[in-house]
Amino acid sequence: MNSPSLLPILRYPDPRLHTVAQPVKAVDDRIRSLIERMFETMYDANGIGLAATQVDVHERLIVIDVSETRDERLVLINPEIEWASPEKRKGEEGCLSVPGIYDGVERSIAVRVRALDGNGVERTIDAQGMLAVCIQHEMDHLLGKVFVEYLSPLKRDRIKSKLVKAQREALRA
Ligand code: GNR
Ligand code: NI
Repeated sequence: MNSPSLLPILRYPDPRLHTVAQPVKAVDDRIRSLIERMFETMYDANGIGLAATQVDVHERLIVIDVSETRDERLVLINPEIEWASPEKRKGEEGCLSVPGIYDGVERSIAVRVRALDGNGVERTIDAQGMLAVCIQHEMDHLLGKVFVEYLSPLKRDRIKSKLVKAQREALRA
């Protein structure tokens, strides 16, 4: 049911989604608790990733689980792209902040990322496939970028109107 520790997810076109996140200063109890609540929120929403930006916390923190079994947690704190393959591929993306909208985005097919894990230990992750896509999508969130910004202005405006209308109707219901 509705767990009290679920965090509300900001929805496009909320301007707070365009906030640039600041580095996490210390992996302390506050961050560990936030990580738990972000995983709970992500699993509840059936997402494969969630950036702190989406829950209105503007610090460089991402949670990911791209496994079928929903039991392979990955935490990226202060992530930096060390390398991105020049080879790109266009794939269908969705976003918990842009519900019901799916469209193609070009991403590097592989990335190497350096980040702290949930224990504050530095790790290097070599990703490809869905994980590589997800990491790039989440790192964009930390820079205040939502995937619809890769689409044409026409598509973006249509998506914006559709979501504004849906949220208006949800409020009236
Ligand atoms: O759950 C999600 N699925 C997804 C599918 C294709 C490309 C990226 C994603 S990430 C998204 C969750 C989300 O919005 N993370 O920010
Ligand atoms: Ni997203």
